[in-house]
Amino acid sequence: MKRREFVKNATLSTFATLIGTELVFGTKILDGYTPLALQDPDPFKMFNKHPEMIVLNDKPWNIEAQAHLLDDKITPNSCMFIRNNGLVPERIDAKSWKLTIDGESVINKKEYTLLELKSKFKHYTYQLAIECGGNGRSEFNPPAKGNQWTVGAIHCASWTGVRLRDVLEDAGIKNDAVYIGYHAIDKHLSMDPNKEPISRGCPMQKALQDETILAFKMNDEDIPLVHGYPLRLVAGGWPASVSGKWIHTISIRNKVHDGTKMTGTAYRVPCAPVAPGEKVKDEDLCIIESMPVKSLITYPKTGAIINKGKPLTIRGHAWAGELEVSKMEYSIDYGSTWAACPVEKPVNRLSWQHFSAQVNFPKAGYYEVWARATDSNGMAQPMLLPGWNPKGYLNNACHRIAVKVK
Ligand SMILES: Nc1nc2c(c(=O)[nH]1)N[C@H]1C(S)=C(S)[C@@H](COP(=O)(O)O)O[C@H]1N2
Ligand SMILES: [Mo]
Repeated sequence: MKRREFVKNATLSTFATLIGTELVFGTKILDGYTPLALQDPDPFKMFNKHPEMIVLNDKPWNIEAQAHLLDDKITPNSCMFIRNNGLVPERIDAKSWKLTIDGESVINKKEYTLLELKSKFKHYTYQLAIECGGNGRSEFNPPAKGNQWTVGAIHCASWTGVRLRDVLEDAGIKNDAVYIGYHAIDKHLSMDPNKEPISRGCPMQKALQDETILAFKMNDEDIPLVHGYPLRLVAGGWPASVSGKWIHTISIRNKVHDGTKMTGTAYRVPCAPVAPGEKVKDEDLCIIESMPVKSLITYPKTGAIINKGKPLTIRGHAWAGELEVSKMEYSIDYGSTWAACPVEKPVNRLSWQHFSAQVNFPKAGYYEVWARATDSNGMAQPMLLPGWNPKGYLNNACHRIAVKVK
């Protein structure tokens, strides 16, 4: 991203969003002058992120959390991972923003301004767990290309918007509709205007769920620019790539959406298990839908040193794609034995769930605490690694922290 361009074109409110406070006298800034606070492209400042967030890539910006940063029940913006396939938009004019509903299977192609969307349809708020399909990729062997996410490409924020279903039904859905696809304004890294960095979607059944929303607020505020301001599709429980940011069009398709990163090997895993490193033909790859069951210990931070004779309280979150987490367990002996611990019900469908446990250690020394969630179908997380796949998706292995008892 060219800083100068970005800054010149940004609106004052975008500035304010980036800096985190109002730009008093902002209207006096001369054209082309870059406020000092924005002169160094410090990603933490620029995106309002916690200094312990980890930058994996700056072209495009990809930044992940660490487990202990995700301790809040509702993830604050400062600790939400950022995943971009292209360039963060430079110019957003919410006033003139339009959402188009089109496609082979729309009855009446329609356009809505943001104001129309907000005034015409009922608003809903849901806490939605969104995990990148590639979260955990760094552990696969042979390694897969792409961002080497460890555990931090997951967040569960509170999203407010209108139901995608209400909007699609307002335009009218033909009987032959099978899929929706989104189109967004972010630019391809090559700057080629004919290329989209990403244009994904989901089957109608997912698109029409109560919790699939077109959001205009995150954690009760305007969505931060980098997370999709002014309008974002949010489809909890599915690979986060379905949750398109900066949406200008939703197409109702009469076939599986064939936009960028829907086809070939992107966001697909072998339909049947393969051996590590095996070549897999494109036709043997299936589109990832619901994400698998997973959990994260968010307290304490790995490396904690605790006093002998005192129980340790651990806590964290668990999620299971379209399903609920029905059981939570931990182990202090490398998975030989497991103890059950309480896990709360989700506040709404597709939200993550919170667990905690009092852990007793038999004597001083080094331990690892492992956490394992089981979903409502009885599927548990694998202890070390799930089946290998060529692109390194869906690593839902048990999260593990190191603890020393002194
Ligand atoms: N327009 C647009 N939407 C997008 C993307 C993108 O690059 N462009 N990345 C997707 C992917 S792969 C992920 S993991 C999530 C990341 O959302 P976040 O940056 O808000 O955490 O956004 C999804 N939506
Ligand atoms: Mo992603």
